[in-house]
Amino acid sequence: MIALAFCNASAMRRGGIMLQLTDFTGRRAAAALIAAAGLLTGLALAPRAHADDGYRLWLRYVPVHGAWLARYRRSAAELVPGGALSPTLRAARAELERGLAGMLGRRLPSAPSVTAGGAILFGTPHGSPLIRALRLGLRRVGREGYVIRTITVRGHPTTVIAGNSEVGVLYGAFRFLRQIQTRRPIDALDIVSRPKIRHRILDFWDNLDGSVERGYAGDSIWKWDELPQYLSPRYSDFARACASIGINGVVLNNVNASPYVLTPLYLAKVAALAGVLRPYGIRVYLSVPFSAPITVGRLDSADPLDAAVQAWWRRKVAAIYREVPGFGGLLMKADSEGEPGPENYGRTQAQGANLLARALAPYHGILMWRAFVYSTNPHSEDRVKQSYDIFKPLDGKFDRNVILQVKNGPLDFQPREPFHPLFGAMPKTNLMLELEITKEYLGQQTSLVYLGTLFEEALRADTWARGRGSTVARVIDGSLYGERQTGIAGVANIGSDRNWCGSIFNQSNWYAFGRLAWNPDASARAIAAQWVRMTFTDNPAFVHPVVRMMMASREAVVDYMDPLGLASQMAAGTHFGPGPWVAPGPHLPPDWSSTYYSRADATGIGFDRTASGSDAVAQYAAHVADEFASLRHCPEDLLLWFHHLPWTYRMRSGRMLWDSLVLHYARGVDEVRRMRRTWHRLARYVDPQRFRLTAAFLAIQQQDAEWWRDASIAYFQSISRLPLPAGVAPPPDPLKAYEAFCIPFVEGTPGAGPACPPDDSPVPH
Ligand code: BDP
Repeated sequence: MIALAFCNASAMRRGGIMLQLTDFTGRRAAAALIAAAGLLTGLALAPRAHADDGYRLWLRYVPVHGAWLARYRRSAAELVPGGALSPTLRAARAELERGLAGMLGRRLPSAPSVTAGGAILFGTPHGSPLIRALRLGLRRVGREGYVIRTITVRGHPTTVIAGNSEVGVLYGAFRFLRQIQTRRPIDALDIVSRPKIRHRILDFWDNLDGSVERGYAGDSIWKWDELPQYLSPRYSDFARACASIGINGVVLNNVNASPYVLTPLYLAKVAALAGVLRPYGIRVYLSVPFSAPITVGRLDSADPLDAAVQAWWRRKVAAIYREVPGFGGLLMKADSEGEPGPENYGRTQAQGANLLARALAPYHGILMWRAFVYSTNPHSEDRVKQSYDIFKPLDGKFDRNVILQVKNGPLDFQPREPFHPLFGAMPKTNLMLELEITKEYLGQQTSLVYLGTLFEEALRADTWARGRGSTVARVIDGSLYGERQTGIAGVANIGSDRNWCGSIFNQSNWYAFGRLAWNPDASARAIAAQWVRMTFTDNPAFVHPVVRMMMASREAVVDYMDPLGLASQMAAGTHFGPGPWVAPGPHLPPDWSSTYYSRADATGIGFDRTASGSDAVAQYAAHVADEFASLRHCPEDLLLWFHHLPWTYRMRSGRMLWDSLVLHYARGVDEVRRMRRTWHRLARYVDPQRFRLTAAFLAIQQQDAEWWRDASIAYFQSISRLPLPAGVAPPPDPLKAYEAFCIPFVEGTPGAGPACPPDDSPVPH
């Protein structure tokens, strides 16, 4: 609720209207009030396009004008399915109909064969002798890829959309529509595309009670109470959106898994959802707890080497496959943050993983085993080293259908981390990348942060495992070590909010994840530009500034939250707002505190991870280790991740570290101000509903950014005892006011209240 409070202060500072702060229960109320303020102060100007609630995402299919579409506007243009209409081809046809009707303003009739110019023929060589005869070179595109080509059939110019599988055709249909949505030529098409990664999965952290862990877009979209009888139309709209960007898997439930999901009651519900998603090429997966043989199976052990436990998992997996044909597999969080695991029985992570993998193997199911394993014991080693130390010695010990799911960085989805040292270090193990699309640590739903750049940075990081160019992308797409089970997962940011993601710009992160999962070498900038064109307008006067704003947005958040390689400086529990002073305590293990990571003291700031400190650098390939360990070569944006340095240390710019740190906080706030100004200039290009929501959220973000800057500077200055660099205003409140301020409830955070006693003192500015 700080956002609302700060909005008050800032509204007063601007001489605007004053909002009364009466309700501390929801950040959503803040948004509504600020939106109202925006209206009253004249942010939303002239009438524009119709209101748009964001439900249609990037699949809006608004009318497209121009002669280049003439062929398809002709009355003879038709849709020609190549072969019998299976549910997947029916979905492809429905999408082409919907998309073309919206964009061309006319509905293309279906015809059994190509009879006129402008026909769109879609199907597989298996279903259509004509497509088979065309020899499109489909071998190149594998099971899920597609070819789109303009050819002449019986004298008529025809667009062919073909794939080896029907889902390839569906992906091709979306690609063809995107071509029009982004105003790209469609007259002489020759597009060949195939995904580089096999398993492209959204991980939902949704609980069976409808809540979402770290979810900021409302409740779960899965309505467990209504299933299996009622299938909300939202499910197929969700599936359409996923298929449009090539996502082919969904883990339905939280990694902190409830055992109930394995009971017949819930498996019937899972089966119903799987049935809706199947035509769109999406497999369902489940997160399961390691202790399920005890909790569900009534055994007295979950020991992976116990024959009764093995038999139980075999039976359970068989039951799942009976109930859910085409089931994808299981996801396991074990020995982590209180979850049980093989460690409880003195077994290795590989023994634990293989237990489930063997039950899944007969059905070609995969087991995704998370590498996010660490101990919160105060005496354990540097937290960021633990996962590597546990898993690296197990390379080669995992079954072939196990994929180790590794977070992009060794800590936990922070605004910036170096890449996880396991990438490149396990040549004999399948490794998949786990990204967080929900912005748990990046301002949650109200902040505008385009994550395409973060994902791109993670994928392009060079592990040097086999020399230069051994990027994380090449580890996970299998081109470095030749794995066949390749994968990428993103923790979903999707909920029951009408606009799916809590804000319009959060939709771009779902989109960017899917596009990078299909092609991890794609450019974040190009993806942003495409998304803007499809989501808003093609007008360059809008596209260019908005793409610039998106591209700068992640660095802005790094600047005002965790500059120069700092990490985990947020409030405990809610992970919302600054908390650099958060120190270990009786209920807070050291590595859940901020001071553990900043190591700020009178001598300086930063975590020494060189040989003189925890030596985490040694987990990287020699070239990378040398770079990170060397003050000359360590990237400055990771400096304090690897080094503890005096406050007066000279940066490459010649500035003192302290000055530089402070200027980063200030720069982050300045960037958010710039984003707001940019957005306000663009009002005339956006419908009022989406304009106002975004404007209101940017106002909240500015308050949050100022809060982060002021609280962080106040705290670190109390330690460095150095003056602020010229031009930087001191924080308006004393440190103790920031320290005392606490937000009790944040959406997506289970029961934060008790850590935050009711406080009657004034809210800091
Ligand atoms: C942390 C989240 C927590 C998750 C955990 C995980 O705060 O809610 O359960 O990651 O990835 O960042 O398991």
